[in-house]
Amino acid sequence: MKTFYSPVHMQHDPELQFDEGHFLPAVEIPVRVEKVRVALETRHIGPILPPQAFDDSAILRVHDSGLVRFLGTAWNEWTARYGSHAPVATPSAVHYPPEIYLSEVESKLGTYSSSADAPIMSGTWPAAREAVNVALTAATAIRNGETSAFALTRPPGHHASAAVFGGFCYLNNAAIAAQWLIDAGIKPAILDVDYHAGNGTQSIFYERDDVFFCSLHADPNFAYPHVTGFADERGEGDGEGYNLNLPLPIGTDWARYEEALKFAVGAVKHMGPDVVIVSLGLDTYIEDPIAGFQLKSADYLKMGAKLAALGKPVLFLFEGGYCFDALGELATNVLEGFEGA
Ligand code: OKP
Ligand code: ZN
Repeated sequence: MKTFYSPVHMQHDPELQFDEGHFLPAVEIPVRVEKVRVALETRHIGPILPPQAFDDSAILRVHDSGLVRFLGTAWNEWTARYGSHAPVATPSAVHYPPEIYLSEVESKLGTYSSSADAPIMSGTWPAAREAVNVALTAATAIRNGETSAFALTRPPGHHASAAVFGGFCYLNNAAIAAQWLIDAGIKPAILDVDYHAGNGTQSIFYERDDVFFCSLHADPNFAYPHVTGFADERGEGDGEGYNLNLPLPIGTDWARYEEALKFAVGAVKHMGPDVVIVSLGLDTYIEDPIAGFQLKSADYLKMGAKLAALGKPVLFLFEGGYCFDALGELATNVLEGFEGA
């Protein structure tokens, strides 16, 4: 299986991330993807290839142009106000009412962000923008006949909606790849196996019948993004029946997960996509520091094999996963399990 990767992701290297009222050491950091890259090489999963450059048009098919423009200029706007030694621009946890006007850049941070955990620094836009190139290059490989490909993207994307970034995510790599495939005449479905509900992806396709979105994740009553990802969210208008959430209890282990995954695979197959984009979060792992499922390393081999039962070309696209020392093994297990099935 071909992997697509670019070192530009390393330019987004936050030290701190705001979580539950505190600034904590950041977990969405470069080592995540570097651990996976090294494991792919060590276990000879296949070639690791650089992305091609794509223009912004595929991004603007999914995202609000104001958000895209702001992400591209936010760091300059921030340093123009606070100086080049200013700390990263972090969206406030407080969304100020309009009468409390701090500055243009702070107002836009409030407008375009959903949570305070997605800091913007000098390398954030280059990294997020390059992740789209990685995702679209992998989508191109699938369009050209590959039966699988791995987009080793970072930062992740599935919490980013059309006009709002947050949850460590800036641009929605999976949604942009899905839209690009549609525009190439290929029908995608998206299966999101990250521990957290893919609320951004869900919202982008919620009223549409051209992308079936299915997400397995922790019960939002107890896990981020808290307000969405419930089982009764099934799509609206044309999109009714094209959104399937399978929330699972905290503590879910492989036995329980496997049942839900089997159901999800059946549901995706039933929709008859040409290609399945798997939003591959590895934070379902038992030792993940910010999550609460109990999957073990060998379970990811089984996960890969189950995904092969889709019987369709699969574009794996990296999302979350924060147990740095395990990520290489977990990712390669999924891909080996898929290829060996
Ligand atoms: C990204 B991905 C705010 C908590 C923020 C964000 C978790 C984002 C996970 N109180 N936590 O889906 O792995
Ligand atoms: Zn996650």
